[in-house]
Amino acid sequence: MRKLKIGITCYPSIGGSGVIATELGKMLAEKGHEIHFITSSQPFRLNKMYPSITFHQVEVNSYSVFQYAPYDIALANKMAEVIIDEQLDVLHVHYAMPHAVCAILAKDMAKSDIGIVTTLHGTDITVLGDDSSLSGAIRYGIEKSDIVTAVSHSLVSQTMELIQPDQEIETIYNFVDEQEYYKKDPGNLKELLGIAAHEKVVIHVSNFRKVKRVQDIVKSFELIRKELPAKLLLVGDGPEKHPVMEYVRGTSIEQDVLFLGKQENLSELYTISDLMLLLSQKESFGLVLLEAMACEVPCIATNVGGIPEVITHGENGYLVELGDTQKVAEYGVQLLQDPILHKQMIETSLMFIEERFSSKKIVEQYEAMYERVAKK
Ligand code: GMT
Repeated sequence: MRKLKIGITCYPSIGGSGVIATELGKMLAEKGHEIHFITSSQPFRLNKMYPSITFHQVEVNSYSVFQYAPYDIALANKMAEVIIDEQLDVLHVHYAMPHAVCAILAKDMAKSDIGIVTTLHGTDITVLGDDSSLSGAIRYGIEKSDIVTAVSHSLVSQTMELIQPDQEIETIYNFVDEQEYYKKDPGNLKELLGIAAHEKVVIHVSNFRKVKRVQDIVKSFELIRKELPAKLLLVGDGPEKHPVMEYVRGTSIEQDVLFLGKQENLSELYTISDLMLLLSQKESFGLVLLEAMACEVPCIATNVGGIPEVITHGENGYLVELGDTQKVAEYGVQLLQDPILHKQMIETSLMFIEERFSSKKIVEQYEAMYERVAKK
């Protein structure tokens, strides 16, 4: 396979789409491709020197005449510069809004025949696609891209339904970085967090948006806690954190819920965990489920969006209907009290990751796709 010059744009801060874009760039670079990140700040997982990765920062200036600083135009301008200066073969943008439209504009500005690939991640369709002030631009970005991918079949269907683009959309699943996510030696982390050795650990990781239904996590944990000694780790930050803290205050589980805020070394936290909960209302994939499973933590998640493509009920985890906290607790207690079942779920989870979501397989799918659209 020939070595390509690939531009990547994503939201560089914490979030699944930024994680996938950055990990993909790192793995492509390891395979000999030249990678150019075009983002507003250094992607957070790009935390060391990689010789074949360059970071091009989008600078957005604010002038008094602007009511809003024009990030989208500055991004398109930077993309056009990098397309020309670095002779890019492919520009791969993650998250449709506004990246796909910026890429199309940049291609035109650079008078280039560069291949444009757009990957849809979830809320760019399921939330923004429902907003009439944006849906036309999302459709335009999708239709003008050379190839569009989505992270699950469910997201493909939802895009077709909501946006109705005249464009084919392919599924390329997310993957897990096996070099980062595996069961590590936790040292005395459990003790440092004030968790007794005999206590089970339940974990939830999200951006604490309404769609994540963090209250359902706490309610499920309340029921689990009635049956066995346990702690709940709530990892992440966002608008729902305060209401959830208020809910927990004064309840019998107040001492058992640990709000850890945003954390980068998630694999260490997964390593001390026995159960992962993701009870979202919308979820195109649920990358945190893969990350938890790779660290040998079985998952219970809602039967929504792309989650059933990641979890097969009763095999590598359990699926519950939205809001059914009773069922979450039932499955949770079962898993936490039955070491044989717990081990079986972990073994199946690791097998599923290897078969469907290994970084090697997924990166190869992206490479094959780049080859189809790269400048000849
Ligand atoms: O979950 C979020 O709100 C963040 C969002 C993002 O853009 O990072 O996540 C979406 O993309 C992830 C990576 O493909 C998926 O694993 C998440 O399921 C998806 N979130 C939603 O669909 C709500």
